[in-house]
Amino acid sequence: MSLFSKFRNNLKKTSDILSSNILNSFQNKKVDDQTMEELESVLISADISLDVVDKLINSIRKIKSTDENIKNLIMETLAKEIETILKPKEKKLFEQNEIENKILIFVGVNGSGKTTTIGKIANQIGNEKKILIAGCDTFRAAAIEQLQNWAEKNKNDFYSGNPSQDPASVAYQAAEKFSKENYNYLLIDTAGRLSNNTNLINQLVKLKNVVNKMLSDVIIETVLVLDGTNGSNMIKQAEIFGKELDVSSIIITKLDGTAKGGALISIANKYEIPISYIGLGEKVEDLVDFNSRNFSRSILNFDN
Ligand SMILES: Nc1nc2c(ncn2[C@@H]2O[C@H](COP(=O)(O)OP(=O)(O)O)[C@@H](O)[C@H]2O)c(=O)[nH]1
Ligand SMILES: [Mg+2]
Repeated sequence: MSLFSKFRNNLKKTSDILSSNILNSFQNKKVDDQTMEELESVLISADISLDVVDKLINSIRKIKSTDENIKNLIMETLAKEIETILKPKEKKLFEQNEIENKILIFVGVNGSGKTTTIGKIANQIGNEKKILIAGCDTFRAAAIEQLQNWAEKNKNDFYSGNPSQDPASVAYQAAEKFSKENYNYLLIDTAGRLSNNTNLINQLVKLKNVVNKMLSDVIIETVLVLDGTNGSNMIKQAEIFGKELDVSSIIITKLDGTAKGGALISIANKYEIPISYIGLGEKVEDLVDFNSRNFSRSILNFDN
């Protein structure tokens, strides 16, 4: 299956709603106030934020045509406009021929897909690189086990401390092992729930500082994993995590399971932070590089 087909098939929940409703808005084949109102509510229903909707509507208003081809023109204009918003946010988390070693710290609320995403990314990095996976979600034994299963499947080394050991101290020990034993990548899984958000963020800041202090010359990426089924609520999480943790990359998971995929555009429009991957399913191959062209065309079911 081509990558475009994968985007197309797995973003179907969003595109089913968007494409047919957009086309329905243009039954009378005219760009007038009524169709613009209808279009606006269709775009909002896919969790595209108002500022982005305004941008899109403004670009559609410029279309003068009333001919048969207008529906195609509308889709093409929307696809281009969305691609323009998304394009600057494309950024890979690692390159296949990268020579620098890297530490990736994955953060995000419980259930957002951190552990699964780490397994998928380790698989993509591949066995030519030496990868250490560290389980710092020490509050739940099941979380450690889930991560360890991924590590075993991928044949990656795995490090976890003792049950309920302080997460920052596990990260410290893992960073030490990473450095001494010359690993290329250290992937750190973290907890997503504590008694409250402030405690969680403080703990993550501590974990990051400890690693940073020990290995100040190694690149550290903080990767925020967001659950795409949360739609526009992702913005709140991006705010909470982004502010204190200097997030360098966003991954949006579960876009196969939601009709609110438009929220990705809202995030891209609002934040400078790049988007490295999107999750399109539970299987190991279902994490794909974020691609603005594939995404914009797939959610509109448009591929001319
Ligand atoms: N459909 C779908 N499910 C996903 C995706 N990513 C993760 N999941 C599922 O979401 C659930 C929570 O994932 P997990 O990695 O445990 O989240 P964590 O609490 O952040 O570590 C699991 O059942 C995963 O299989 C995705 O892209 N699509
Ligand atoms: Mg987890």
